[in-house]
Amino acid sequence: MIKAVIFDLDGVLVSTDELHYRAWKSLAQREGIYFDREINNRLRGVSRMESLEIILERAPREYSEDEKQEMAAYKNGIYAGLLDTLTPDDRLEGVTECIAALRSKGYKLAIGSSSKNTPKILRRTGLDEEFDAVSDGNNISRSKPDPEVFLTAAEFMWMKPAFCAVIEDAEAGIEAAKAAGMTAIAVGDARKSPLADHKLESLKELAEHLR
Ligand code: B16
Ligand code: MG
Repeated sequence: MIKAVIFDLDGVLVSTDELHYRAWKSLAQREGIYFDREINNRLRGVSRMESLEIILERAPREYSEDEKQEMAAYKNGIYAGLLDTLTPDDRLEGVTECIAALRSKGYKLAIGSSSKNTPKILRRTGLDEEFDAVSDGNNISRSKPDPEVFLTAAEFMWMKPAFCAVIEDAEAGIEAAKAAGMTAIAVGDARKSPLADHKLESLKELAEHLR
């Protein structure tokens, strides 16, 4: 029985996945490294430094630790600037309706995101008052597919993992949800995952189902 829903943020509630793509693309162009949307899909749900390592697989040379820190900071500077343009209109389709419907049915709601920019994204999109708990890149030490971010979200809600469903757009996130002992609902790119318990086109489909 599901009593709580944990939402991934980037690519599930807000279209920040496109902004990550643009910021990484700028860095890749600066460094002359090949980067495309397929590589970008591998960065979904993965921490900033691990994302950089994936991009550097195509680099023609080795980078020092200091250079890597500078590159991650450069990317985040561009990304943070793009986040300043976010408004409540950047919530993905069906998000507002889903949250309202789940709330009225008595579900606890949480965020489970790898992003350290989560507080800013929630504020800019007006979602900062909508959740009972927020577990994000600022309170975890291991990134998805490790289950830490979701187990912490469940703990923050005083909820057993078996009562939680996770909605994710990343294959790494679906793997993390299953490792946490939760129900895994895939949207978008995560529908490729054979581990998903349910697959949805987007939250719009869930909103229609909850009506
Ligand atoms: P930041 P999610 C993840 O968010 C993104 O999908 C991933 O591409 C990004 O690298 C990660 O957050 C860290 O983000 O650089 O803002 O700390 O999908 O887990 O909500
Ligand atoms: Mg995501």
